Amino acid sequence: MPDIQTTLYTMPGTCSLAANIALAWIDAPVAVENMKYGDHKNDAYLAINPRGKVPAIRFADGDVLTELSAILAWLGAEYGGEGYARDSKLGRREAEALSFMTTEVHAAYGPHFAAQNFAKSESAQQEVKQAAYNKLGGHYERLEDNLSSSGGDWYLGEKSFADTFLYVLVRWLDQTPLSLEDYPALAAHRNRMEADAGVKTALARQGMEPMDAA
Ligand SMILES: N[C@@H](CCC(=O)N[C@@H](CS)C(=O)NCC(=O)O)C(=O)O
Repeated sequence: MPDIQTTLYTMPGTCSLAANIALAWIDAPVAVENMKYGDHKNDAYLAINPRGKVPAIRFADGDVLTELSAILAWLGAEYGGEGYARDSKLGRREAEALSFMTTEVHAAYGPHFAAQNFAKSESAQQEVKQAAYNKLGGHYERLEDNLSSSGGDWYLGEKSFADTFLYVLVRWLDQTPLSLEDYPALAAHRNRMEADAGVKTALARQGMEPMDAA
C-alpha cells in the first residue's frame, strides 16, 4: 500500500521543481505541498526544516530528508526501477552531475539571490553580483558542452534526474545578464523539457508557467 503521507515541500521558482519533476516521471506515491513564498519561514515549516529551505521530504514516521540531490537519490532508489538505477554507469554520472549542479552552479547563484549576504554597499553588491555572473558564464559553458557531447537530447545521453535540475538552472539563467542565445543546446533542452508531460504536471503543481518555448 503506497505511503500517501510522505510529502514533498516545494515553493514556486525554486530548485524544488527538480524533485517535483522527478516525482512526476516515476509516478512516486508522494504528495506535494506547494508553499507560497514566505511560508518557508513560518513556524509550521521551520518545525519540518529548521533551515527554512526547500525542497524537503517528510516521511510518514516524521523523519525529514533535505538536500535536493539526496532527495533525488532516494526517489531513484525507492521508486525509480531500472530506469533510474543508482548502481549503474548512468547512476554514477547522474550523481556526479547533480553534485556539480548543486555545489558549483546553484552555489554560484548566492550573490544573485542574496547580494546583501556578501557585501554591504550597493556598489560592492553590484561587484559581487558581476563576479557571480562571470563564474556562472563558465558553468553554463560546461553544461552546454556536456549536453552537446552527450548528443544534445538529454544531459547524460539518456533521460535522468540530471535533466530535472538542468531545467531549473536554465530557467534561472533568464534572471541574469547571461543570454540563453549563447547556449543553443541548453535552449533546445528547455524546449524538450517543456514539451514533456511530467514537466507540465510539475509546473502546474508548483503554480508555474513554462517559459516561452518558441
Ligand atoms: N543545498 C540545498 C539548497 C536549498 C536551497 O537553497 N533552496 C532555496 C530555493 S532554490 C531556498 O529554499 N531558499 C529560501 C531561502 O533561503 O530563504 C539543496 O540542494 O537542497
